[in-house]
Amino acid sequence: ATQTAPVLEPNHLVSPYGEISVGNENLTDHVFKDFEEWSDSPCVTCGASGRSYEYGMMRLMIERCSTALAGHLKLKPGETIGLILPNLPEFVVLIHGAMKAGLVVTFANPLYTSDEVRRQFTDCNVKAIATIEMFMPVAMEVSKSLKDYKGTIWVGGEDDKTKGIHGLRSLLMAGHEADLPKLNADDVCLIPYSSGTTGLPKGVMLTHKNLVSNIKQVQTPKFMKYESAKGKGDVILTVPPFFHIYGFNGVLNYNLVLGYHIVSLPKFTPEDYIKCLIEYKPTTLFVVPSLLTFLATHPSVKKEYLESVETIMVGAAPTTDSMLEKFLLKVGKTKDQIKLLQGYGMTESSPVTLLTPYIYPYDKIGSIGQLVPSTQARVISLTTGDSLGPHESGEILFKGPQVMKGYWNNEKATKETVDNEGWLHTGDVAYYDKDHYFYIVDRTKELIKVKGNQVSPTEIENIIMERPEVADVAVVGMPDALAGEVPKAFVVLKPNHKLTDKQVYDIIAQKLVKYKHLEGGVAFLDAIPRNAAGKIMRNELKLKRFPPIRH
Ligand code: 4UV
Repeated sequence: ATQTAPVLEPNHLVSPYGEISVGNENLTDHVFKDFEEWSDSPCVTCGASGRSYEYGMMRLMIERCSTALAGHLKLKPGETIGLILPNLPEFVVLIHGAMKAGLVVTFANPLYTSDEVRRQFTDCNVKAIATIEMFMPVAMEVSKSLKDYKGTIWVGGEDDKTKGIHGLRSLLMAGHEADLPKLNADDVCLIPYSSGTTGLPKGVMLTHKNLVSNIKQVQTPKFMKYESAKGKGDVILTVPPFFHIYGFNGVLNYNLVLGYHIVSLPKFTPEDYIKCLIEYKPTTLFVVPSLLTFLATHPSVKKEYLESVETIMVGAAPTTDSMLEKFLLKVGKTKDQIKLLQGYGMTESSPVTLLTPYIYPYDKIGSIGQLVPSTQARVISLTTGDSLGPHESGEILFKGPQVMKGYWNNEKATKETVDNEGWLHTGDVAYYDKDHYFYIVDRTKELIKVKGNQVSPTEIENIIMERPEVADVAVVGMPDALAGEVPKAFVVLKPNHKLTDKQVYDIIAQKLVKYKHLEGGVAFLDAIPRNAAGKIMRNELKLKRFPPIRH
């Protein structure tokens, strides 16, 4: 049976699942609050190398890491550490070690170019970087631009005092001492980057309270098998990166609280993923839609590899009903035999606001779920701003303890995104049905999502605009069967100037991480369609039909 939310004012919805207690815990202590109950159980395993730590060991390493960061690197509470790390067990040591020491963490996609990392790390005043050998050149390059830089932590490497490099192992072994600060739940502990509804990626200030609240909101019995399976040794296989809010809070922290065994891959390859399915027999998979497509349609994924799976969670970008059905066909189970859950989240909301309950009616299969506890929503008309009723589409707004403190150093963007009453304006178009299940139908914000990764059109546009040949440019997301969307550039050249589509493609390919490349192509126009206020009319561009692009 479904529960329908009570309504506060007309068309102002509150969660049907009540309230959570918003306490004063800090994130790390909350995440490891019961670890002694499963101290000897596996905590995080690297699915590629097999390297693994148990909960007790993980907790010890986190404590050692905290004291080393404070006592040896002399990082002070409130200072920021930047992680350039893929999904490795040591990611957990560093992020929670830093948070325990009162530091603020920012993380970057390790495949970012040094330009991309530099922009982020200088913006939030990073004082130390942690990375692995593969990304050390980027870390060293970026560190030159950082003020009062205190040192680089090399995961898997040795000390090199001349270069200010500290091997993680020697930091943990040395037994450094330091008085760790008393943490305040309202302190900012994480600054992930998100482009929000417009413009360049901005630092999203998340507090301990934001992140802990969201874990509690999702861990309501209705949403997952929470209490019943706590500490029972469930195995999670996950690919969503720990350096994105879905992978970090929605997967990693959420499952650590429950004592589950988290198996993750630093890099997705079909072979490694299948190897993990066979070897670890996961009970729960966390995926993005492109990975669901892989599982549902790839011939090398056999039904028997998925036999252990009881729950699969899809989020971070739109998926289709038909892909969900294809997945069920692949595993040969009904929706009640294998729990097929969807979640909707946003970096700015720590991230989850909507989730399908553990058990829900079959006819809600395309829904991204219901409001998690302590969360309110309104769907407002794109033209009048009025709150809309069931089955009417408009922008969805949320309010709750998981909503960010604001954008770092950017009051203007904060005011545009979280209004005076505390409503987070998402830039997503949604509707709800009579049972208060929500459906996402469109996006009004500029954001492009490539395999669940954020791509800011402004970032690409700014780089193309630097070229002397270019008079104007607009980038939009074009539909793509596997990636969901891919960026496409529309370029206006100055009179008597030349640039080929291949050249434009290469400008971006040299400067930005692969998923931001112009796989949707490049088209040349006489003018970019803009409205009276000068805003690019992106929908018009998306609908334009052009001859195929030659490369
Ligand atoms: O800021 P961000 O990159 O954040 C995310 C977070 C996603 C999730 C999803 C389920 C979880 O359980 C979880 O822990 C984290 O993606 O991008 C936010 C934008 O991505 C789109 C939408 O446009 C958001 O504003 N998006 C996210 N989830 C969905 C989605 C979804 N289920 N369906 C459609 N679009």
